[in-house]
Amino acid sequence: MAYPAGGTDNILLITDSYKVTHHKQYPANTTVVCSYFESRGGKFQEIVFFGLQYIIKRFLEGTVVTREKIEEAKALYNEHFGHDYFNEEGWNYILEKHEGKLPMRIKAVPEGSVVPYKNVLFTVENTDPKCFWLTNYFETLLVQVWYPMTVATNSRYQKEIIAKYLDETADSMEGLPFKLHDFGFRGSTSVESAGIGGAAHLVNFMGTDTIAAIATARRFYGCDMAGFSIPAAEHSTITTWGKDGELEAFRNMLTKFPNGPMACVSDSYDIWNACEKVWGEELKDEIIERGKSGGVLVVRPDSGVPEEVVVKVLNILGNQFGTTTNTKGYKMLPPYLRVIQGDGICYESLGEILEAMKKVGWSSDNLTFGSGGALLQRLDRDTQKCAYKCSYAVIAGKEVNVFKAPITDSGKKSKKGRLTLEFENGHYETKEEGKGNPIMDALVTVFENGKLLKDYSFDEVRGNAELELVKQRKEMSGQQMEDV
Ligand code: AOY
Repeated sequence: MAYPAGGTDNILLITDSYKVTHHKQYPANTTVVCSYFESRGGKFQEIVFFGLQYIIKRFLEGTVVTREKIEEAKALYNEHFGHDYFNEEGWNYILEKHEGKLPMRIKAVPEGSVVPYKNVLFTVENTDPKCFWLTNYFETLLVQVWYPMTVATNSRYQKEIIAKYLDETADSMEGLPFKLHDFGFRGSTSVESAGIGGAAHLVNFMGTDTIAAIATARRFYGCDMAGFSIPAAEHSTITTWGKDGELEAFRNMLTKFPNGPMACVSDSYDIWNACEKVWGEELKDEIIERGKSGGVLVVRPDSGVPEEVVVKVLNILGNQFGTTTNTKGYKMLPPYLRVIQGDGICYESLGEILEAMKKVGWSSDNLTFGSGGALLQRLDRDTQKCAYKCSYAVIAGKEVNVFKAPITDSGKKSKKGRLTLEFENGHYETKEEGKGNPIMDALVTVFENGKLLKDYSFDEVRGNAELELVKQRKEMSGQQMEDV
């Protein structure tokens, strides 16, 4: 091997090539560079800020510059460029003067905060005038927060839709945290990404099959158990019994998992026959019997047009097992029987399914969603137009407001000067050019000179991101409890 191991754990190598050459490009006597991160717009108007703490703990905290890392980076960059552009002097200075800790400050809005797009979400500045070049060296790494932030945002907008339908058609909101289950591990680009994206989904929900997310929430947000699951079949465990063996495969599921909820994929051959004849006739008594000890069978269709298949499955199961009418006037399957739809679920399809159910009188409480590719992977940095830009500098002792404003795209204008994020009478506003009142700033110093200054718990993050509707309904039921 040409270089010692360590590659992606060497902070000197976690940047874009061109940034290695930028220390030579700033004006002479630059002593401060301040940059900020924002969503410049995009699909969703309100952003859930999440994931910076992961990046800080994983890559920035503590002694991250060592003699060995400098040597490794120097050799790599000299070969990569064929020239000596590497800022060896700058890194040696951090090693010697700052004991390998980054002389940098990050101020960020608390994790889980819900902030309208086009506002500053965090700012970065150097704390040693000799290290002005450091601020934007870390753009590459810090902008990767786009991913957990965008997953958490998209997941929360799906929660909004589900909450609205539960409020209209269900007896209670109680089931909401388990209504969108993460099926996305296999569709993620890496184990690390699945962990990060899966944890971002768990900011809003409690159901996951992405075990990597549990480890990430545990290690970086101190959450002992962030997500839960239940036994469930996949096609292989059903189809290995043969086409004529589906009934026995289903019966085996009922007997091997006699208690609690259990999900069974039922579209291996004929979902209609499976619901009407197999579950609805041959295994009906066993399902009812299992229900007496708390067993819940969750039938999973997995193909076809989702809003058509879900309604038809509910109708067949309703005919076979009977239904009750809840307090909102919508139909419920018996408590031992539910449906999960995990195929084709995304922000757009979820509402159509719930609307189709509502139209024919089915409560949304009968259904859980599973989502994979669209939950963790069908997102990119442009979904919320995430960007990191310099807004302020001190050059030869002079403060300058720094900005870009390309005539070819007014959407790419950047903010100017010292930035604060003010929260006043229920809404956020970014103040530019140092016009804000620092006392009112919602941005909290989370990192300074190698130290993590604020450690958010997953419960805090979840609390910050909670839906208004959920908070209102909780308040209402609390009030009713007091009245009793
Ligand atoms: N899991 C609820 C529990 C999980 C899954 C995971 C890809 C589950 C299925 C289910 O009920 O059906 C990865 C596809 C499905």
